[in-house]
Amino acid sequence: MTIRWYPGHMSKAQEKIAEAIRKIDLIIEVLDARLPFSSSNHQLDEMRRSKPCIKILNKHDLADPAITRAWVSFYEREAGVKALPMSARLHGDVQQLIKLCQRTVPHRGRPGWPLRVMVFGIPNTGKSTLINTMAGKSMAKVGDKPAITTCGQQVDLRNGIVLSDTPGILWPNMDDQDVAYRLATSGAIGASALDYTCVGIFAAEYMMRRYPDLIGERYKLTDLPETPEAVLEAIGRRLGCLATGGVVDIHRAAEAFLRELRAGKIGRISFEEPGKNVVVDDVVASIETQSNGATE
Ligand SMILES: Nc1nc2c(ncn2[C@@H]2O[C@H](COP(=O)(O)OP(=O)(O)O)[C@@H](O)[C@H]2O)c(=O)[nH]1
Ligand SMILES: [Mg+2]
Repeated sequence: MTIRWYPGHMSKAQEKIAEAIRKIDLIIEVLDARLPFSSSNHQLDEMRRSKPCIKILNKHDLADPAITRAWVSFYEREAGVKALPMSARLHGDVQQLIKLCQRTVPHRGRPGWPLRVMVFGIPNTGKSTLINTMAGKSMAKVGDKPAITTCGQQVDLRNGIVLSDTPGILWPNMDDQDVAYRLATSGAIGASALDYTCVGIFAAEYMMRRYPDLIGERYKLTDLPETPEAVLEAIGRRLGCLATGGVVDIHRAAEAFLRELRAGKIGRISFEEPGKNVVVDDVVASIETQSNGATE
């Protein structure tokens, strides 16, 4: 399905984002490298029009490196878009990002002509972490709950760049159930939104299909059970999530398994690949139709 956006139908939040975009030279969109599609907001792509955009694939340290490379190629096919895998916690990675910002908008960044940059993204992708590392000090609260974008201050980074100290908080697209489950698996949306056990079963099923060896290795399971419920139960047993009578407490098992998965304990895992995802295929098809059937 193609999301259509018309100025007349803009919500207050969209209006604020569009206004913020008008005042800057470059958009940094923070995506979660493990799920770049599900952690993006497709309306931002429509609102940005021709404004240059760097999509950072953050939490690269947790994602499958080969799949992240595929995402970089996928995004860089779009005009005006650059993609950079990185970790917002690492100073060296952020320096690379700063250089890319300067290269992307070379006509700005002189005295009187600062390169005005703002960070956008859905909750929990690492926007506050990125702003703090870029600014070299603690400007934004890390790990905070989604909040409304306020009129931010500009921080002079003293390298030609001025950065808005407040990120543009975007909303995830939760219409698609798969997207919602992937976001929940990554920790982007709270446990209250979806049943923890269901999320654990979803994650177990995905891991069985895509990364069976990692699961086998981490939990010393030579033969993986056949159903995701049984896999989660076996994991729960390994992690000592037992109720009275020695039966596995499946809710606690799901919690413990998701905690390990999110912390990267099982390995570097990606939850979606470009082109191999029905939803992504639809988006690609709609992009191609919009550009008058032009094919790559
Ligand atoms: N592993 C890893 N975790 C990160 C990275 N960047 C941010 N985080 C963590 O992700 C969580 C959300 O980060 P935060 O900056 O508050 O996200 P925001 O909601 O987009 O502002 C925090 O626990 C961060 O420590 C990264 O590059 N790698
Ligand atoms: Mg934040």
